[in-house]
Amino acid sequence: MPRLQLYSGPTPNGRKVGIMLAECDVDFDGHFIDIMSGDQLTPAFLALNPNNKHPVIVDPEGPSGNPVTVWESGAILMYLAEKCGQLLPTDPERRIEALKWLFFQVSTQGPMAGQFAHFAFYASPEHQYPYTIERYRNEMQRQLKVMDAQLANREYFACEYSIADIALYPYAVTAVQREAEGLPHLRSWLDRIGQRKAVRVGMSLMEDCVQAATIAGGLKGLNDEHRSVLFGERQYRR
Ligand SMILES: N[C@@H](CCC(=O)N[C@@H](CS)C(=O)NCC(=O)O)C(=O)O
Repeated sequence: MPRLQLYSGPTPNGRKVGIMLAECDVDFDGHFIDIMSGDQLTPAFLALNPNNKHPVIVDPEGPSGNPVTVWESGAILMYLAEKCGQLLPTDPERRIEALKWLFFQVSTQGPMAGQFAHFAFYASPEHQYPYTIERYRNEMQRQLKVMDAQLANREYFACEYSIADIALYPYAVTAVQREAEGLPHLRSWLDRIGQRKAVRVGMSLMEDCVQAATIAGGLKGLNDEHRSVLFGERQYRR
Protein backbone atom coordinates (compact mmCIF):
# COMPACT_ATOMS: atom_id res chain seq x y z
CA MET A 1 0.00 0.00 0.00
CA PRO A 2 1.65 3.32 -1.04
CA ARG A 3 2.04 5.76 1.84
CA LEU A 4 1.31 9.44 2.13
CA GLN A 5 4.33 11.62 1.23
CA LEU A 6 5.16 14.69 3.31
CA TYR A 7 7.47 17.46 2.03
CA SER A 8 8.31 19.67 4.96
CA GLY A 9 10.78 21.03 7.47
CA PRO A 10 10.95 22.04 11.14
CA THR A 11 9.17 25.40 10.84
CA PRO A 12 5.82 26.45 12.33
CA ASN A 13 3.93 25.67 9.10
CA GLY A 14 5.64 22.31 8.74
CA ARG A 15 5.03 21.46 12.40
CA LYS A 16 1.27 21.96 12.11
CA VAL A 17 1.13 19.13 9.59
CA GLY A 18 3.55 16.96 11.60
CA ILE A 19 1.25 17.29 14.63
CA MET A 20 -1.85 16.47 12.57
CA LEU A 21 -0.28 13.35 11.02
CA ALA A 22 0.74 12.17 14.49
CA GLU A 23 -2.71 12.92 15.97
CA CYS A 24 -4.40 10.93 13.18
CA ASP A 25 -1.77 8.17 13.32
CA VAL A 26 -1.12 8.40 9.56
CA ASP A 27 1.85 6.46 8.13
CA PHE A 28 3.94 8.64 5.88
CA ASP A 29 7.34 9.11 4.26
CA GLY A 30 8.94 12.43 5.17
CA HIS A 31 11.09 14.42 2.71
CA PHE A 32 13.06 17.30 4.19
CA ILE A 33 12.84 20.48 2.11
CA ASP A 34 15.88 22.62 2.84
CA ILE A 35 14.46 26.09 2.18
CA MET A 36 17.79 27.71 3.06
CA SER A 37 19.55 26.05 0.15
CA GLY A 38 16.67 26.34 -2.31
CA ASP A 39 15.02 22.90 -2.46
CA GLN A 40 11.68 24.74 -2.80
CA LEU A 41 12.88 26.37 -6.05
CA THR A 42 13.74 23.17 -7.92
CA PRO A 43 11.54 22.06 -10.87
CA ALA A 44 10.67 18.85 -8.98
CA PHE A 45 9.34 20.78 -5.99
CA LEU A 46 7.62 23.46 -8.09
CA ALA A 47 5.71 20.66 -9.83
CA LEU A 48 4.24 19.86 -6.40
CA ASN A 49 3.70 23.45 -5.26
CA PRO A 50 4.08 26.29 -7.79
CA ASN A 51 4.06 28.69 -4.78
CA ASN A 52 7.51 27.33 -3.72
CA LYS A 53 6.64 26.69 -0.07
CA HIS A 54 6.43 23.68 2.19
CA PRO A 55 4.50 21.91 3.68
CA VAL A 56 3.04 19.76 0.90
CA ILE A 57 1.43 16.35 1.10
CA VAL A 58 0.80 13.82 -1.66
CA ASP A 59 -1.91 11.37 -0.73
CA PRO A 60 -1.74 8.31 -3.01
CA GLU A 61 -5.40 7.65 -2.26
CA GLY A 62 -7.31 10.89 -2.73
CA PRO A 63 -11.08 11.30 -2.44
CA SER A 64 -11.70 9.63 -5.82
CA GLY A 65 -9.04 6.98 -5.35
CA ASN A 66 -6.42 8.88 -7.41
CA PRO A 67 -3.35 10.61 -5.94
CA VAL A 68 -3.94 14.15 -4.74
CA THR A 69 -1.42 16.90 -3.89
CA VAL A 70 -2.29 19.44 -1.19
CA TRP A 71 -0.33 22.57 -0.23
CA GLU A 72 -1.15 25.47 2.14
CA SER A 73 -1.02 24.20 5.71
CA GLY A 74 -4.63 25.19 6.49
CA ALA A 75 -5.90 23.26 3.47
CA ILE A 76 -3.75 20.26 4.47
CA LEU A 77 -5.20 20.29 8.01
CA MET A 78 -8.76 20.42 6.64
CA TYR A 79 -7.99 17.71 4.09
CA LEU A 80 -6.57 15.35 6.71
CA ALA A 81 -9.38 16.13 9.19
CA GLU A 82 -11.97 15.19 6.58
CA LYS A 83 -10.05 12.16 5.33
CA CYS A 84 -9.48 10.78 8.83
CA GLY A 85 -12.79 11.97 10.29
CA GLN A 86 -10.97 13.64 13.19
CA LEU A 87 -10.31 17.04 14.75
CA LEU A 88 -12.89 19.10 12.84
CA PRO A 89 -15.97 19.24 15.08
CA THR A 90 -19.18 17.77 13.69
CA ASP A 91 -21.38 20.07 15.78
CA PRO A 92 -22.09 22.98 13.34
CA GLU A 93 -21.40 25.75 15.88
CA ARG A 94 -18.12 24.25 17.00
CA ARG A 95 -17.17 23.50 13.41
CA ILE A 96 -17.54 27.12 12.31
CA GLU A 97 -15.70 28.24 15.45
CA ALA A 98 -12.81 25.92 14.52
CA LEU A 99 -12.80 27.24 10.94
CA LYS A 100 -12.85 30.88 12.11
CA TRP A 101 -9.73 30.33 14.17
CA LEU A 102 -8.07 28.24 11.46
CA PHE A 103 -8.59 31.11 9.00
CA PHE A 104 -7.42 33.63 11.61
CA GLN A 105 -4.23 31.60 11.88
CA VAL A 106 -3.48 31.34 8.18
CA SER A 107 -4.55 34.88 7.27
CA THR A 108 -3.40 36.83 10.32
CA GLN A 109 -1.23 35.07 12.90
CA GLY A 110 1.10 33.31 10.43
CA PRO A 111 1.74 36.22 8.01
CA MET A 112 2.23 38.83 10.75
CA ALA A 113 4.58 36.58 12.71
CA GLY A 114 6.46 35.94 9.46
CA GLN A 115 6.89 39.66 8.79
CA PHE A 116 7.99 40.29 12.37
CA ALA A 117 10.60 37.53 12.13
CA HIS A 118 11.74 38.84 8.76
CA PHE A 119 12.48 42.37 9.95
CA ALA A 120 13.63 41.48 13.47
CA PHE A 121 15.86 38.50 12.64
CA TYR A 122 16.29 37.54 8.99
CA ALA A 123 16.85 40.88 7.26
CA SER A 124 20.43 42.07 7.08
CA PRO A 125 21.18 44.55 9.91
CA GLU A 126 20.84 47.67 7.70
CA HIS A 127 17.23 46.66 6.92
CA GLN A 128 16.12 46.02 10.49
CA TYR A 129 14.08 49.22 10.78
CA PRO A 130 12.84 49.98 14.32
CA TYR A 131 9.44 51.33 13.13
CA THR A 132 8.75 48.18 11.09
CA ILE A 133 9.80 45.81 13.86
CA GLU A 134 7.64 47.73 16.34
CA ARG A 135 4.65 47.69 13.98
CA TYR A 136 4.71 43.89 13.67
CA ARG A 137 5.52 43.37 17.34
CA ASN A 138 2.47 45.48 18.31
CA GLU A 139 0.28 43.53 15.95
CA MET A 140 1.48 40.18 17.30
CA GLN A 141 0.89 41.34 20.87
CA ARG A 142 -2.64 42.47 19.94
CA GLN A 143 -3.35 39.06 18.42
CA LEU A 144 -2.09 37.26 21.52
CA LYS A 145 -4.60 39.24 23.61
CA VAL A 146 -7.42 38.30 21.21
CA MET A 147 -6.45 34.64 21.55
CA ASP A 148 -6.17 34.88 25.33
CA ALA A 149 -9.69 36.35 25.57
CA GLN A 150 -11.17 33.52 23.48
CA LEU A 151 -9.71 30.98 25.92
CA ALA A 152 -11.06 32.73 29.03
CA ASN A 153 -14.08 30.42 29.20
CA ARG A 154 -13.02 27.34 27.22
CA GLU A 155 -10.13 24.90 27.10
CA TYR A 156 -9.70 24.92 23.33
CA PHE A 157 -10.47 27.45 20.59
CA ALA A 158 -13.61 25.62 19.45
CA CYS A 159 -14.34 24.16 22.95
CA GLU A 160 -13.02 20.75 21.83
CA TYR A 161 -9.44 20.12 20.63
CA SER A 162 -9.37 20.66 16.86
CA ILE A 163 -7.30 21.68 13.84
CA ALA A 164 -7.65 25.29 15.03
CA ASP A 165 -5.50 24.48 18.10
CA ILE A 166 -3.03 22.54 15.96
CA ALA A 167 -2.68 25.45 13.52
CA LEU A 168 -2.26 28.10 16.23
CA TYR A 169 0.11 26.24 18.54
CA PRO A 170 3.52 26.33 16.75
CA TYR A 171 3.55 30.12 16.28
CA ALA A 172 1.94 30.82 19.67
CA VAL A 173 4.63 28.91 21.58
CA THR A 174 7.38 31.20 20.35
CA ALA A 175 5.33 34.41 20.51
CA VAL A 176 4.24 33.85 24.12
CA GLN A 177 7.81 33.04 25.18
CA ARG A 178 8.73 36.62 24.23
CA GLU A 179 6.10 38.06 26.57
CA ALA A 180 7.24 38.44 30.17
CA GLU A 181 3.78 38.51 31.73
CA GLY A 182 0.02 38.31 31.19
CA LEU A 183 -1.89 35.99 28.82
CA PRO A 184 -2.89 33.51 31.57
CA HIS A 185 -5.46 31.60 29.49
CA LEU A 186 -3.16 31.32 26.51
CA ARG A 187 -0.34 30.05 28.74
CA SER A 188 -2.57 27.34 30.28
CA TRP A 189 -3.70 26.32 26.79
CA LEU A 190 -0.05 26.07 25.65
CA ASP A 191 0.70 23.83 28.65
CA ARG A 192 -2.34 21.66 27.92
CA ILE A 193 -1.53 21.26 24.23
CA GLY A 194 2.19 20.86 24.80
CA GLN A 195 1.56 17.75 26.91
CA ARG A 196 0.02 15.86 24.00
CA LYS A 197 2.29 13.14 22.62
CA ALA A 198 1.36 13.97 19.00
CA VAL A 199 2.29 17.59 19.60
CA ARG A 200 5.72 16.65 20.93
CA VAL A 201 6.24 14.32 17.96
CA GLY A 202 5.08 16.91 15.40
CA MET A 203 7.07 19.74 16.94
CA SER A 204 10.33 17.80 16.70
CA LEU A 205 9.79 16.26 13.25
CA MET A 206 12.86 16.74 10.98
CA GLU A 207 14.53 18.88 13.65
CA ASP A 208 17.77 16.97 13.17
CA CYS A 209 17.86 18.01 9.49
CA VAL A 210 18.73 21.66 10.10
CA GLN A 211 21.96 23.10 11.36
CA ALA A 212 21.64 24.50 14.86
CA ALA A 213 24.10 27.28 14.00
CA THR A 214 21.84 28.55 11.20
CA ILE A 215 18.57 28.63 13.12
CA ALA A 216 19.93 29.75 16.50
CA GLY A 217 18.18 32.81 17.92
CA GLY A 218 15.43 32.97 15.28
CA LEU A 219 17.55 32.38 12.18
CA LYS A 220 20.20 34.90 13.20
CA GLY A 221 22.74 32.66 11.48
CA LEU A 222 21.45 33.50 7.98
CA ASN A 223 24.16 34.39 5.47
CA ASP A 224 23.90 36.22 2.11
CA GLU A 225 23.31 33.00 0.18
CA HIS A 226 20.38 32.06 2.47
CA ARG A 227 18.98 35.59 2.03
CA SER A 228 19.29 35.32 -1.75
CA VAL A 229 17.28 32.08 -1.73
CA LEU A 230 14.62 33.26 0.70
CA PHE A 231 14.16 36.92 -0.22
CA GLY A 232 16.72 37.99 -2.81
CA GLU A 233 17.95 37.15 -6.29
CA ARG A 234 17.29 33.43 -6.27
CA GLN A 235 13.75 33.90 -4.92
CA TYR A 236 12.64 36.74 -7.21
CA ARG A 237 14.87 36.71 -10.32
CA ARG A 238 14.33 33.13 -11.47
N1 LIG B 1 0.70 30.02 3.74
C1 LIG B 1 1.64 28.93 3.65
C2 LIG B 1 2.98 29.41 4.13
C3 LIG B 1 4.05 28.36 3.93
C4 LIG B 1 5.45 28.93 4.15
O1 LIG B 1 5.64 30.13 4.35
N2 LIG B 1 6.44 28.03 4.11
C5 LIG B 1 7.81 28.44 4.30
C6 LIG B 1 8.43 27.59 5.39
S1 LIG B 1 7.54 27.83 6.91
C7 LIG B 1 8.60 28.18 3.03
O2 LIG B 1 8.53 27.11 2.48
N3 LIG B 1 9.34 29.19 2.54
C8 LIG B 1 10.19 29.06 1.41
C9 LIG B 1 10.12 30.21 0.46
O3 LIG B 1 9.31 31.15 0.67
O4 LIG B 1 10.87 30.20 -0.50
C10 LIG B 1 1.14 27.74 4.50
O5 LIG B 1 0.41 27.99 5.47
O6 LIG B 1 1.45 26.59 4.17
